[in-house]
Amino acid sequence: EDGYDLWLRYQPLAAPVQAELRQAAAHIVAPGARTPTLQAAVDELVRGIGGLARQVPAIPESAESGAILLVKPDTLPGNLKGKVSFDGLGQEGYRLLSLGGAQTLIAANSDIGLLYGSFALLRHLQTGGGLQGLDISDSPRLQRRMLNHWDNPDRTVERGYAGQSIWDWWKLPDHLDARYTDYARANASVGINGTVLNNVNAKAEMLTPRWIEKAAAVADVLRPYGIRVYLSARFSAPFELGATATADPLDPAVRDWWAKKADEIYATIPDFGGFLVKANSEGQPGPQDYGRSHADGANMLAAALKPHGGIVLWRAFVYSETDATDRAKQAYAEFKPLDGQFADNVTVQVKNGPIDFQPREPIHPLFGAMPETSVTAEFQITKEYLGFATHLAYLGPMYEEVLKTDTFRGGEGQTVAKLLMAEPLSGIAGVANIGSDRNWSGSHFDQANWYTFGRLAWSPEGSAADIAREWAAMTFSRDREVIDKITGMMMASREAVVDYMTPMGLAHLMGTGHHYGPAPWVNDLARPEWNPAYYHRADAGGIGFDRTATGSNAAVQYAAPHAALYGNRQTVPPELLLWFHRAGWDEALPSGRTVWAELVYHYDRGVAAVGTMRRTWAGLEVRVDPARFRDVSDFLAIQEQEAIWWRDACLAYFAAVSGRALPPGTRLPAHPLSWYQAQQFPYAPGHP
Ligand code: BDP
Repeated sequence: EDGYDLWLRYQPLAAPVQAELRQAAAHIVAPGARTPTLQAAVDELVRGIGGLARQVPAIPESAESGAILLVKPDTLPGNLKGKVSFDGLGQEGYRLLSLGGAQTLIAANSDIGLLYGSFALLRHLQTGGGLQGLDISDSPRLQRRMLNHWDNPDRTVERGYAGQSIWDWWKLPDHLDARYTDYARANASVGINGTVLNNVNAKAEMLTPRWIEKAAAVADVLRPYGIRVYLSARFSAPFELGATATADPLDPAVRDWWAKKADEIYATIPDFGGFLVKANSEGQPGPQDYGRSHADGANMLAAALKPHGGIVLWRAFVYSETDATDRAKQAYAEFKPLDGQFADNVTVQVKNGPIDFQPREPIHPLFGAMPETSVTAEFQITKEYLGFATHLAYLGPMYEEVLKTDTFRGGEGQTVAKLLMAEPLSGIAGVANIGSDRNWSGSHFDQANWYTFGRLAWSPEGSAADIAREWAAMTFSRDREVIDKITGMMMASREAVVDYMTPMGLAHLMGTGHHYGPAPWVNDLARPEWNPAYYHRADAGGIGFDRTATGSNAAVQYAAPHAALYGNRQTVPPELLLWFHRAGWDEALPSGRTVWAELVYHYDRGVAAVGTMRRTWAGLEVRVDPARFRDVSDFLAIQEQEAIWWRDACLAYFAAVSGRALPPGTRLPAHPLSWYQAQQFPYAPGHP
């Protein structure tokens, strides 16, 4: 096994269960018009049951028993009319129902619901469930469950660690790689229903006819799986492509160009989803270049898409050069005043935290702060700041932490998940970690991040631990002990990364540009907020970013209960202490340790946790297939070395700035600080 099959391996079940399944699922019956979507559902069941039961089911027109029936209200066989309720399933939901007499129903109001139901049934079987007494209904809580590819037309992937872009642009539209279909299957299996094909740092060319044709070819493959294609749009495209003299969103010629562009796209991709836009952010063009607001820019594009039912996902990831007093405040400062000004087919796409996909951040203060504006959450699935593909960091707990955080907006209990679910244009986006690598994500365990993103997008109040178990069972083994061990590793892994990279609310200590490896000492970059030192502010007196009233006062951007909680040194959650407060090195913490000793404690704990993961994995040698076992072992060895590198480099640096020695009994860094500082690796690091 090489990881290509992801969680859709369909390995044979234990012999007795196999035999039962052969009986109960000897036939797949799918009455009604065989649309491509219904065909995909049937094909998946044939493939899945063929693997799990080692017997390929037949596909008769009807069967009285030993059958899985895929039915919609209008294709329900006569004897079942009036007996099966489709209530509450909506357009994408499904119901799995045992009828007795060895008949199992997959019921839905639409073909896509049947496809989701088929995947759900296979998941149920793969994770040890049977077909007796089944009655499970489920439907997605968010309308748009999207991947954002940061893929470039030259097939490089911004912040991609899994090879080249999955989109083989040179061969599109004429050659459709079989991988696109497997990509669609994998996404549909978790309910992802939208994908932005190209990087938010977009090229204007993506909107020219030849590229639209390529996108259309991908859209054709994805459509049967319920996945709509979107494109990132470069705001200055009409101007850059030489069609207009400006990109001013209020200029009639510009507006006309976009309207015609939308017509052209929809003529080729009738179900095109819309545009994702990064504007006036990190050098990207935008409406502010013409003295207009984000709302002016977004609404202009929204007007072009509106007649076709498309939407604009307008990103709130902005931080300007001129106001660098606190980068964490800028998105809120710019967008909050625009609340109520966005068209109804615009949603503002907000990163999970106010800085940038750090191992831990508080939630973004914009969640719930724009009641008159639709907000979509953006997570990163690719691990830009969490050790790329080699470090094992299961992001489920991070997503869950964000989604379950109470925003206190409009009362208590308004978690991020609840707010997202209540949006009229509800959605969630994840920056994809998918590439051309055989195992899709650059590492076997990074597949879990794609999986958990999809599962939580479907059901934002789900549990990361449950999802980890499910994934482990499908991806590695159905043996309970193996599942327990793998789940244990996964659930501890993200906190381990936080500990050995940026504990206690620290952030952005990574090396310049690539964001790999420690560089807390860097303080000479052109913009203040590009420097790690800007974030940790360590000196002889203490460490941490004062975001309370005595500092940047970013804490007051949160709802009052949070502002109070975060702003107070006594009540701030310990994991966010240095995000919101500056603390003296010798100040005592509730743990009984000083701030300095606590920092050392966390770095050590992170390294130790990686050691534990390695040992756990080593114990699974005979229980996991050899190639994947070896891959993971190698990566864990790299991770352990690099966790030590992080710990040693950071502690050597903080010891130097604080003027404090490591507490007695603590292992000294392997090298002097100057050695770590000299590690320059524009292309790739060596052995730290
Ligand atoms: C940062 C990445 C950068 C992206 C940017 C974004 O470092 O490559 O372009 O986010 O989200 O995390 O636009």
